[in-house]
Amino acid sequence: QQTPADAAFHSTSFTEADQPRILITGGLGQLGVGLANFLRKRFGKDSVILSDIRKPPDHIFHNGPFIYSDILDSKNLRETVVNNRISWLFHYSALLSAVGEADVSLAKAVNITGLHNVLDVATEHGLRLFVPSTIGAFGPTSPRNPAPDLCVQRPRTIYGVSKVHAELMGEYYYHRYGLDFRCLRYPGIISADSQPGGGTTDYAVQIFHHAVKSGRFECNLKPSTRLPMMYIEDCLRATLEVMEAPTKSLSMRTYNINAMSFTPEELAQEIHKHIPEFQITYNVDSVRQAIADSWPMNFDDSNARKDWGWKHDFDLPNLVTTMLNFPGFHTR
Ligand code: AKB
Repeated sequence: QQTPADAAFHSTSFTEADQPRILITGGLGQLGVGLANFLRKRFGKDSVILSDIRKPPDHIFHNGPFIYSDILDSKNLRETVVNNRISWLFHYSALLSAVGEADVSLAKAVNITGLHNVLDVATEHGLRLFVPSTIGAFGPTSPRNPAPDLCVQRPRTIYGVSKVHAELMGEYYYHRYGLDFRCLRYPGIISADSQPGGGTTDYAVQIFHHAVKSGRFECNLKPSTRLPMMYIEDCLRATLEVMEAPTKSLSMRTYNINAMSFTPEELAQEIHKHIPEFQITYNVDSVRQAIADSWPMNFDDSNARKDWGWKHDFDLPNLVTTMLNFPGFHTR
């Protein structure tokens, strides 16, 4: 016979089992804080733990649980997962494309060895694991306009190589050990209140800050360099949607997602509509340009749209209006 206490216990444990306990690694990069805020609105503040090896600024520390966690230390990672009863892990630690070329050995450690630790811990403890991949996982021999989900992937950056490795290892662990691995290939992500660190698409974030502060921007890519891009709100929503998608709806484990595709010249023209005196000049960085020239100009995300209903909200005009009107972005 079930007593009221038993019933209360079972109803509590049912709710808890339903509710993921979430860990975000690399939490102080461009996307971690935004993702934590987004997931906390959905699952509650204390269900989402942000982690990094750096000390967080006060406002992030006071916004919800934050812990030190080093993905290169698998014992530390395991303790974090066990002690906090983690069930979903979002693995954001990575060196991006341009900084990766500047420090290949650190990129190998973080992007490859770190991933191995994460895969093992996630498998041991039955976690659902999200790992972001990127347009950078394609290379000069891939179809570039558009790049489909399945095609030749021979990237020429350590970042791209490590992301192809992550896609393949995650899918291998899924087939071999049943790890619930889910992966999206992100375009360049544009956000107002966080800065990217060392990528090739960074210009598309910096341009807004310079446009409102000084009315000028020196771009490190050629005016005609076309790359797929997405506003952060779409990116975070896509990430949660693929994590919540019923297993049976996923015909694969790594999906392209896209929203828009533009060149620096087209972005500048759109900003110009809001800030008529805005001027862009070009001073091409050869490393970043070579990387961008090897990446897709357009991304085919039809499988994500078909399988789990992906749909972007932000196109180029909406992106520019939203960025320039973001609280804290002061017009001159
Ligand atoms: C980079 O530019 O390296 C990243 C990316 C597109 O993955 N923003």
